[in-house]
Amino acid sequence: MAAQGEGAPANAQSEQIDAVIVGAGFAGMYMLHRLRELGLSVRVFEAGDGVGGTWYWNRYPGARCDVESLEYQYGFSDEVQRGWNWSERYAAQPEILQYQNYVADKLDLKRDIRFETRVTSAKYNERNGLWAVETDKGDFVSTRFCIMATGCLSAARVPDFDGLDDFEGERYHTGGWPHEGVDFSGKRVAVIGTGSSGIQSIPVIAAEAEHLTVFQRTANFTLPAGNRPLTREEVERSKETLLEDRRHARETPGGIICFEYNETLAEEMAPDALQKELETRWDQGGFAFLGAYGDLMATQEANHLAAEFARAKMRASVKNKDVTEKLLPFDHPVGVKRLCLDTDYLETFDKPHVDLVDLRENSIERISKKGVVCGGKEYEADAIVFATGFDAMTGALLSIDIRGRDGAELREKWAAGPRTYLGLGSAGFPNLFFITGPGSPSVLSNMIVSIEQHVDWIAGCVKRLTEGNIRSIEATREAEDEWVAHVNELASETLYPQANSWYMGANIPGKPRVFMPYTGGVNVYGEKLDAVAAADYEGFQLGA
Ligand code: N01
Repeated sequence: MAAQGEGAPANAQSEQIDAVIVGAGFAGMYMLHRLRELGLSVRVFEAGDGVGGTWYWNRYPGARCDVESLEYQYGFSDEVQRGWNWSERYAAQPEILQYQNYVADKLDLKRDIRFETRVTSAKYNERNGLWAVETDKGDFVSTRFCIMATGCLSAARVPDFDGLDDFEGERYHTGGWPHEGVDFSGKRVAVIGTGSSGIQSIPVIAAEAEHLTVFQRTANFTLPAGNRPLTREEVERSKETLLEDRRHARETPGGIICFEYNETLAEEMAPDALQKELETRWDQGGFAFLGAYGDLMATQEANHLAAEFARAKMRASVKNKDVTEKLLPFDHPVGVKRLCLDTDYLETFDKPHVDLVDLRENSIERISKKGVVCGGKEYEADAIVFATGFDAMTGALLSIDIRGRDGAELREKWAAGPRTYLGLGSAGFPNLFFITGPGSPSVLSNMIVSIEQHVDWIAGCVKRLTEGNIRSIEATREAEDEWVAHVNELASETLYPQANSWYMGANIPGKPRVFMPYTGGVNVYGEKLDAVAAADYEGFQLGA
C-alpha cells in the first residue's frame, strides 16, 4: 500500500509493511522466511547487491569459516539441507556464499529483498505505534516490527592513519573486498593487522605477491585449522542426523557438537593427562583446544598452561629465528582474543620475500605516497591491505539513526556501552529487535545456532503479539538493568576482559570498554529465552 505516511518527508510516498528487516545475511534471510510463514508482509533492506552478509563482503583471499561446515549451516529444514553438499571441513567463502544463494533461491527469498539499499534511519512514532524507516535510496516505510539483522562484524574499519589518502597505490580492506578479486602477482604488498582476517589472507597473498610486509601490533594465538576435503560418506552420514544434531548444538555452551568441554579443573588433572588432552585437542584443530579443561578461561594459572603449550607449538612451526619470538603472543591469555585458525600462517614467515614489522617496537607513524612509515623507515608498497577489523557488535547498528519513544536516540542511550535485555531489545524502543545483539552469546558461539535461536524466539514473540492483538513489546528498564549487570558479572568471572579485544570495543579509539557478548553459553541462555517466553515475556512490557 502506498500512502503518505505520518512523519514522512513532505514529498515522500510511504509504504506500510508489517515488518522491516535490515540485512540479508544468515539472520535476515531466516527471519524473512519465518515471518512470511506467519503471513506477514516483509521487506528486507540490504546494502550489498546480493544475499550473504559477512560472506558477501569478506571475499579476501583465504577467507574461510572457523566453524566446521557440517555445523555451520541452517538447521530448520531437512529438505533445504538435504539438497546441499559441503566439500571441505571448513568451507571457504565462495562456497558459503553459494550455499546462502542456494537457500535464498530455494525459499524464494530474493523477491522481498531490496538490494543496494542502506537503511539510514528508523524512528518510532508513538501516536500510531509504527516505525518510520528511511533508506539512502529514498524509500520511506512504515512498519510495526523493525528487526536489525545487521551482523556483529559488518562495520569495517580502517584506522585513521595520518596521510591515508596520500597513498598512491591500491588500498583494500578485508571486509570490503572487490568482487572481481585482486591480482597481487609481481606486486609489493603491505598487510596491516594479524587478527583472523590477516592470518587467513597472509599465506595466500604471500603465494602471489613479489614481496609482502606484514605489520603486526599484537601477536595472536593461532593453530592449524586442519582443513581437508570431506568424504562423500561424511556428508551423506551428516544428513541422517542433521536436525537432531542442530538441536543438540543448542544444548551446548558454544553451539558446536564436534567437541565437548572437559569440566575437570587443571589442578585436578595429572600433568601428563593435561598435556595429552591439550595435544589431542590441538591436533583436532578448531576451538576444541579451549575446552581442554574447566578453568582454562577462568584463571590465569590454568590458562597459562594452555598458553605455554600453544606458544611451544607455534615456536616449532617457524624456522626463521629472527621472527619467531615476535610472532608469539605473551601479552594476553589464550582465547580471550578470538583464537585464530590458520593454514600455513607461521610457516609463511620462513619465505625469503616475507617480512614482519613488529609495531610493538614502533607504531605506524603515517601512510605515505609510497607506503607505510614506521620507526622512521618507509616500507614501500604497491598495495596496502587493511586487515584491521570492525567496529564490532554495535558499529552497524549505531550507523543507523535509531530513535525510540520521545525521540530518544539509541546512540545516546548506548554512549557508555550497549544496554539490552537478552541482547534482543532495549527499553524505550518498542517492537525493535536485534538478532544476536550485544548481551547475547553471538560471537562466542556458532553464529548460525545463535541466529536461529533468536529468529525463532522473535518469530514466536511476533506471533503472540499479532494473535493476541497486542500492539507492542518493549524491555522494561528493570529487566534490562539486571541483564546488563548479569552479563558484566559473568564476564568478570572469566579472563575475557583482560585483553584489548574487539569483544571489549578496545580496537576503536573512544569506544566504551565493555565486554559485549554473553559468556554464559548458548545452552544456559536458551533456557532463559524459553523461560521468558513461557512466562508471557517476563521482563518485557506488552502494550495493548
Ligand atoms: O579483525 P581483528 P579481523 N595499527 O580486529 C590490527 C571474525 N572472523 O578482521 O590486535 C596497527 O581481529 C589489530 O591489532 P590489535 C573473527 O571473529 C572470522 O581479523 O588491535 N594494527 C589486529 O591485529 C575475528 O575475530 C573469520 O593490536 C592495527 C587487526 O588489525 C573477527 O572477525 C575470519 C590497528 C584486526 O584484527 C575480526 O577479525 C575473519 C592500528 N591502528 C574474521 N588497528 C573466520 O571465520 C587494528 N590493528 C575464520
